[in-house]
Order: sequence, then structure tokens, then C-alpha cells
Amino acid sequence: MKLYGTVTSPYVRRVRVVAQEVGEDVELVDTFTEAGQAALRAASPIWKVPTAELDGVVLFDSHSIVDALLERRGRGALRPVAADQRWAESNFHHVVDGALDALINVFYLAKDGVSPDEASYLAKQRDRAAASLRWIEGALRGAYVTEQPTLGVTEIALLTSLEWMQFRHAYPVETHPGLVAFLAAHAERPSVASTRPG
Ligand SMILES: N[C@@H](CCC(=O)N[C@@H](CS)C(=O)NCC(=O)O)C(=O)O
Repeated sequence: MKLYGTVTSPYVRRVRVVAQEVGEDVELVDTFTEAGQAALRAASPIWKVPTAELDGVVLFDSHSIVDALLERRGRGALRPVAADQRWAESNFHHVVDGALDALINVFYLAKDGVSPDEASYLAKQRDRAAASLRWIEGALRGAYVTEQPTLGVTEIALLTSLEWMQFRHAYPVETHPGLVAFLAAHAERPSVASTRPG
């Protein structure tokens, strides 16, 4: 798979973890470089990473890329989504994305010199992330999203998001003991340890 992205992006890392779990080799096009950015803009009209080319198909979003990988390469040891858990797990995944998108907004605008104290929309993003992470901490079943103690794509989305928040000092994850314990439980898994930024 050709994967457009950076090694620090949490959305790209989700895909890299899943690719490793299902045995797919990744050829990374580093979009931090000028040439990589030009290649990304030629491949995707939304200019976001991850974008991927898999079996001749171009995919513009981590969810599509992960779904395509699982469909075409199998799940490896990853937990399938149980039919009766489908919508609960979908909600969980969207809350993870909601927290991450909110903090990515705060992070990038801080680089442009705008802080949440100066823009009420940004203060809302910060508060949305806090509310979402409190909800996630309450909804976790120990180190997993469901009662089944097996890593799945939702756990991967959560752990890559939380580790990005720590890496960028975007949110005080350490104030949530349940989230800290969740991260510790998965920290040594090879696909997780080998893709960690920093
Ligand atoms: N919904 C997208 C989100 C991807 C996303 O927000 N990527 C960020 C990097 S982590 C990005 O490309 N930001 C560049 C920009 O917004 O200009 C997905 O799941 O792939």
C-alpha cells in the first residue's frame, strides 16, 4: 500500500498499526516534504492525510483505508465488530474522532498564534475534547472497548489518539487514570511500539 502522510499524524498511525496487524507493507510518501505534499494534493482533493492507494484504488480517509485493508487482507488477530455491538462501537469511534479533531484544531491554531482564550469556538473545541475523553473513560471496559479482551480498530483509534495528545502536549491525559491504564495495557504490542512518534 502506498500511504501519504507523516509519522506524527495520529490518523496516519491508525492505518500503520492496522496495516502491520494484517501484514500489509507500507510505502510512506512523507507529506512533510514539498514533493510529498504536491503528491498528496494530486491524489486527494481534500489534501488530508492519510490518503492511500491500495490495489489501484485511492482512498481519502482513515476509516475507508482501514475498512479496505480489513476487507482485502483479512483481520489478522484483530477483534471483529460483533453485530449487536455495531452501533455502540460506531458511537465510540466517533467520540474518539470528535476529541481528536477538536484538539487538532486547537493545536494548529495555537501554531498560528490563536489560543482558546481568544476565540470562543476554540474554547468549545477544548471543552468538547474534555467531555469526550471523560465519556470514553467511563465507557471503557478496562483496557478494551467491549467485554471481549481483544484489540480492535476502535482501541487502535483510541490509543493512537491519546498518544498523539501526550506527544503534542495537547491534553492532560494523565488526569484520567482509566485512560492511562488503557495505554499501559497496549504499550508493548509490536504494532503499537514500532509506530510510536518521537
Ligand atoms: N477524517 C479524517 C481526518 C484526517 C485528518 O484530520 N488529518 C490531519 C492530520 S492528523 C490533516 O491532514 N490535516 C491537514 C489539514 O487539515 O490541512 C480521517 O479519518 O482520515
